[in-house]
Amino acid sequence: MRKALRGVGDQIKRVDVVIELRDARLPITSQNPDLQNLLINKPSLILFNKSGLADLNQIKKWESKLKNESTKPFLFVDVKRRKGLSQIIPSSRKLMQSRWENLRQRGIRPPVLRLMVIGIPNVGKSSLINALARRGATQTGPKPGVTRHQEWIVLGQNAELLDTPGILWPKIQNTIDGLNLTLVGGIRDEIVGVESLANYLIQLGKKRFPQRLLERYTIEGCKLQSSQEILHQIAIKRGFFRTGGNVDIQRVSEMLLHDFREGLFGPINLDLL
Ligand SMILES: Nc1nc2c(ncn2[C@@H]2O[C@H](COP(=O)(O)OP(=O)(O)O)[C@@H](O)[C@H]2O)c(=O)[nH]1
Ligand SMILES: [Mg+2]
Repeated sequence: MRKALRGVGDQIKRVDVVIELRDARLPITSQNPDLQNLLINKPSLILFNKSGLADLNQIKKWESKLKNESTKPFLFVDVKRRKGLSQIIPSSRKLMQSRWENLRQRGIRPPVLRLMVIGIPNVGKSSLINALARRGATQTGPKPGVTRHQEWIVLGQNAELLDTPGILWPKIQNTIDGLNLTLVGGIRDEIVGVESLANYLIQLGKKRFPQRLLERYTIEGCKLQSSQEILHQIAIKRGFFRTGGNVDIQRVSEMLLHDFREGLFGPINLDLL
């Protein structure tokens, strides 16, 4: 962990502004708290991505809470739906305004704004880099003084982006955080196991979106059944059987996780306010 963070620390030194990507459904849990130590005195912008999968009421609550508490700028975005992308470079540049003010006063043109993206796995780092690259006149190429493996993507608007994101490991403070992080793909499914994760998802669904579960899989009386029984029922409805005739719990579990990740149960926040 410490080694990984050190690598990220070297990347951070090469940019003006760090774009910290988190999952809008897990505004707190999808960060790595150790990152903040590396960001002391470093301008950074938090992007809460996949906001299309998050609950709008929750987003509003988080927005007002963060506005009250935080000195850090943030945006809720959705890279897939291309929401909020146009604000990223102007918001980042604003963070350099005071630092570059004396250059401007001396009549010196501000330098190229250098950015990087950082975050836990699956939060949308590569998607964001691709989306930003597509917006500007994309040119990539090694520059003098830059390691051959790392390149700057020219974004237009006098800004450049490091093409390699910084990868952070999620910090698991308790079981629920671990399960939620796995649901959003920040931790590999194999660690919890697909079946256990699907059971957790159903327990969550019974509390948070019972009607959607009932309707999507045309099951009955979801409240009265255990999550295991519900998995069985869905497998039977879908005709998921193994050779020999037993229900295929692995397959039904994978389907449920896929459906959740595609947002088919509606917008659902996991860190709740
Ligand atoms: N719904 C939704 N999915 C997204 C969004 N951004 C990325 N994804 C998906 O999340 C998954 C992980 O994205 P990726 O860019 O590979 O994440 P990385 O591991 O941080 O580089 C992919 O399936 C993306 O299509 C978004 O804003 N909304
Ligand atoms: Mg990636």
